[in-house]
Amino acid sequence: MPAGHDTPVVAIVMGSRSDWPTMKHAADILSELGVVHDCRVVSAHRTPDRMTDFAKGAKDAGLKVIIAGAGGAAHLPGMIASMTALPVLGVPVESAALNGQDSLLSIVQMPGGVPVGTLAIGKAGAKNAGLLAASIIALGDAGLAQRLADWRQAQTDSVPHSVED
Ligand code: RP5
Repeated sequence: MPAGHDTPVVAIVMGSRSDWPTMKHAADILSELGVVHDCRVVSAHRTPDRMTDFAKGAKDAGLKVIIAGAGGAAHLPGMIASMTALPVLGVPVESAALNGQDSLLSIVQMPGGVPVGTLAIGKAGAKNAGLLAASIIALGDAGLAQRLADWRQAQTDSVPHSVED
């Protein structure tokens, strides 16, 4: 199917529905910036065929960036990166047992040759994954580049000079 105006250019995938409270922060920033995206649950361990179909079909589906979040034995971002040359941004979800340090190390320690751009654990990582995905898409979209610049300026303007402001 040829890519159209409303075709998602960013996919947010996560290993479990339980990752959504974290990954929602990536979706929120993309919505705010007007980046067409979709969100889906794809588990490296529980739905390996779904993961493979998604990763191998991502480019032909019109996607340009993939944000993948997972927790614990967080193999999803790396496995997706092994099956597509699209940029993959990995978000370590904060786990109950090890506070997301397991997720972080699972995602960040990729072998040379199969890159995953790994963000911080949790909400900040998801938000920054959304911003980074928008920055990548903005390289070829002047309107988005302006919206992103405006967003960054508004953030700067919102920082008070003193604790009494
Ligand atoms: C991972 O296992 C998911 O990404 C999630 O962070 C974690 C726990 O999943 P649930 O047991 O909550 O479904 O695959």
